[in-house]
Amino acid sequence: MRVRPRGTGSVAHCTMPKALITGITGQDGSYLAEFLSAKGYEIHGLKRRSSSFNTDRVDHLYEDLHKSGAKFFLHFADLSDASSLAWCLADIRPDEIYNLGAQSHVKVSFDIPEYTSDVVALGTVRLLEAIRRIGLKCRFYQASSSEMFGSTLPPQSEATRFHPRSPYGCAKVFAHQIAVNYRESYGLHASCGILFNHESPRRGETFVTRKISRAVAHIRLGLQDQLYLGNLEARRDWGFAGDFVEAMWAMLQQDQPDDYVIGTGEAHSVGEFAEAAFAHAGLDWRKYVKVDPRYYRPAEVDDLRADASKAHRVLGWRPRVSFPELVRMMVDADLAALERKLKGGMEAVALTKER
Ligand code: NAP
Ligand code: G4F
Repeated sequence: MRVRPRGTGSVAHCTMPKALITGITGQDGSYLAEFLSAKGYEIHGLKRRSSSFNTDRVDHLYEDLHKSGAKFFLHFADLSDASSLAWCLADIRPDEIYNLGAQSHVKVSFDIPEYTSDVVALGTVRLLEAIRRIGLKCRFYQASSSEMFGSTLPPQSEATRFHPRSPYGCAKVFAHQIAVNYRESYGLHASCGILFNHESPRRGETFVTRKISRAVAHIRLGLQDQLYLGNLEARRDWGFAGDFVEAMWAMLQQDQPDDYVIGTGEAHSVGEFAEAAFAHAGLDWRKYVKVDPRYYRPAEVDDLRADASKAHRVLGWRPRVSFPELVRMMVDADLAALERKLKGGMEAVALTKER
């Protein structure tokens, strides 16, 4: 990747640079935290109060860094709570802020549009306003989304018109535009990554790729016999989340803030993902996948495929993991996790019997 040494007007790093990540407990937050910690950053993450554990994806990092004496901190805050954000920023004074926190499920955004807009759209303004009012000299990354392109035809680039098709997509357009506005109005070093779908074994269980890889594992091990999905025709440009977080960081290392499309440039349908995932486990997907209209959306995004040539040219960023490798990685991880769980369960049964 091409990363220029920071020039005039950049954040001076005499000591370990500090990064603040909203959404650190999510898929991307966890990969980004790993990536930045390997680069020697002091990492601060915002976590929400939850009645159950919500730090599974970063617990390993916390443990490792704790032992090595590195700096990793989690703070309670919420994107719907401006004062918590302002306090954290004033206290931590990060050099780089990565705004990844979101109600990120498109279908759910039709059920809770007001909450989704509050967190995704207003949450971004709250963060930007806190930066401005505190007078923080930092660089800002906004997690924009290919969902903003909605119904415009592929391939989509930075120049493509937005036509969002969901409350989530609309809220992301607002968040994107307000980040651009703070860049133009106040000279904030704010960059937006318009990321196409990216997946991993840490993907939330209700997104379609993970729903499929988990179902394949359950069916393969005899614990499930059907998988119900919605629209099998929708096409997505699926990449690996671990590759994509590197682009986030690269954007903030440029002298000038800008917006970049990040994706693989290759699209597949949901049906093709399912076919490949089942085939990897030696199964014929047509025997197991059924369509349930309950998973249809009021408006669908039919076809997303990135034109990431600007990111290739300026950032030197390219994805490393291919589509077949991603499918295999996710299915293998879910099979291994389920096998471990079953083995653990058997051992627990054996122990119970011994007593
Ligand atoms: P994710 O796994 O759903 O993680 C979302 C994170 O946001 C979680 O840490 C979640 O906390 C946190 N969050 C939710 N509501 C919050 C609130 N009110 N205040 C503070 N934090 C809150 O999403 P992801 O896949 O990592 O995506 C990261 C970002 O990129 C999101 O903004 C998403 O919209 C955007 N994006 C994702 C993709 C993709 O394909 N993955 C593509 C384009 C853009 P909990 O863990 O407590 O739920
Ligand atoms: O996996 P999905 O839920 O992801 P979607 O809607 O593309 O959104 C993801 O990517 C966006 C980037 O474009 C992010 F901004 C967003 O935060 C999120 O990470 O659905 C993918 C496709 C859709 O067309 C959906 O209709 O799969 C189709 N699908 C078919 N059956 C299903 C299902 N989606 C889900 N979640 N569950 C199904 O059973």
